[in-house]
Amino acid sequence: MGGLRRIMKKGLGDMGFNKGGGIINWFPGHMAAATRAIRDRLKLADLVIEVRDSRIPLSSANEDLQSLLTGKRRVIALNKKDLANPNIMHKWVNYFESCNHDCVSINAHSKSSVMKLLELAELKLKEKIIREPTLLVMVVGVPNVGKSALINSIHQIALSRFPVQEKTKRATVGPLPGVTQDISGYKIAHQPSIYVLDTPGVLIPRIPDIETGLKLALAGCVKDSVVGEERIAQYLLAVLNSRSTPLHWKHLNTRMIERSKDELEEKHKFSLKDLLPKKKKPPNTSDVRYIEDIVMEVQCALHVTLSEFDGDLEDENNLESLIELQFEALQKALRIPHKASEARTMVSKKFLTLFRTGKLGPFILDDVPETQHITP
Ligand SMILES: Nc1nc2c(ncn2[C@@H]2O[C@H](COP(=O)(O)OP(=O)(O)OP(=O)(O)O)[C@@H](O)[C@H]2O)c(=O)[nH]1
Ligand SMILES: [Mg+2]
Repeated sequence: MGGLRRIMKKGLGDMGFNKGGGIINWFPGHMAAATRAIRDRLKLADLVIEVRDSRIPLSSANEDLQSLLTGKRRVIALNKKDLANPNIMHKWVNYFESCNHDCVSINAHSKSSVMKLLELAELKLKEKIIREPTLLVMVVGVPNVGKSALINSIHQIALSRFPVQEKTKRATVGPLPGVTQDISGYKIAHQPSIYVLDTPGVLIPRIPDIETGLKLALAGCVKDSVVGEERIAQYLLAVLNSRSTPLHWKHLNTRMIERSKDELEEKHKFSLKDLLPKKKKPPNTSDVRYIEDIVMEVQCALHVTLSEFDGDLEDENNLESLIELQFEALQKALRIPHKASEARTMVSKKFLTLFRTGKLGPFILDDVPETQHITP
C-alpha cells in the first residue's frame, strides 16, 4: 500500500480525474453578485459564524473571504460532525485553536451542539452586548454546509427564550447546493436586538487544484452535474483504496458469506432513493433492513476487489483498473441491471448517496496540517 500512499501524497487529483471531463465551471453566475453582497454586509457584522464542512475543514474554506474574516470577531463552526470521523475531529479543533481561531464542531440539527456554539458566540460578543442596541451576526460559508439549517436551529433556541410577535419564518434547507439565493435576517434577541443573517453559499471563482474541487464535490458543495457523478465516484473509490478502508471491512465479508444470498436478493425491491434526506416518512423496518443489506454488499464488494487485486498499486493505471473492477462489483452489489444504459451513472449516484448519508462510515477527507511547535 506504500505506493498508494505516495500517490495520495502527490494528490489523488493528479490521477487523471480531469481527463476527458472538459473544463469545470466551479463558479456559477449568481455567485459573483452574492459574493459582492456578502462582502458589503460583512463590514457591518459584529460577529461572523463561518460554517465549514467537518469532512473538509480546509477545503470548505472560502479563501477569498478569509482576509475580510480575519479582521472580524469570528467563530469557525465545523458542521456535519455526525458525518466526520470523531477520532480525528478533536485534532482539527486543536489545529484551528493553535492558529488562534475560535472553533467548535457541531451538528446543526442537534440543539445541544448549537447551544455550545451560541455560548461561544455570546462570549465573543460580551462587551458589545452591554454597549450596543443592535447587533448583527452573519453566517457565511460555501454551499450546502448547513448554514440555513444552523440558522433555523439558532432561531428555534431563540424563540424558546423570548416571545415573538411576528409570524415565525424559516430558512429553506435542502440537500442540494445553491438553495439560499438571497441574504435574509432573523431576529434572535431583543435588548439588545440581535439579528442573524443567512447568506447564499459562495465558492471562489477558481478552485486552486482539482483535488480540492473533487473534495467539495464529494461533500456536496458543488452540483454533481458540474463535475459529473462518475468522476466523483471514481475519486471516492481512489480515496477508499488509498486509505485501505475496504480492508477493514473484512468482518462484514465473513458475515456476508454466512448469510444466504438468495434471501438478500429476493426480498426487497425498494429504491435507494429512500436514503435521501428529503423522505418525510420515517423508514420502516423493511427499508432499514434493505439499506443495511445494500451497505453490507457494497462494503463486501470493495473488500473482495481490493484484497484480491494483484496489480501494482503504485502504478496509476493499475489503480484505475482496480477502480474499473470495483465499478462492476458495485453495479452488482447495488442491484443495477446490466443492460441499464445509464448504469454507470446510476452506480455512481447510489454509491455517492451511501457516502453522503454516512452509511459507509464517518470520514474526514482533508489532512490536519502539521503545526510548528512554538518554543516559549
Ligand atoms: N448529517 C447532517 N446533515 C446536515 C447538517 N446540517 C445540515 N445538514 C443537511 O445538509 C443539507 C444542506 O443544508 P442547508 O442548511 O440547506 O445548507 P446551506 O449551507 O444553507 O446551503 P446553501 O443555501 O445551498 O448555501 C441539508 O440536507 C441539511 O439537512 C448536519 O449537521 N449533519
Ligand atoms: Mg442555505
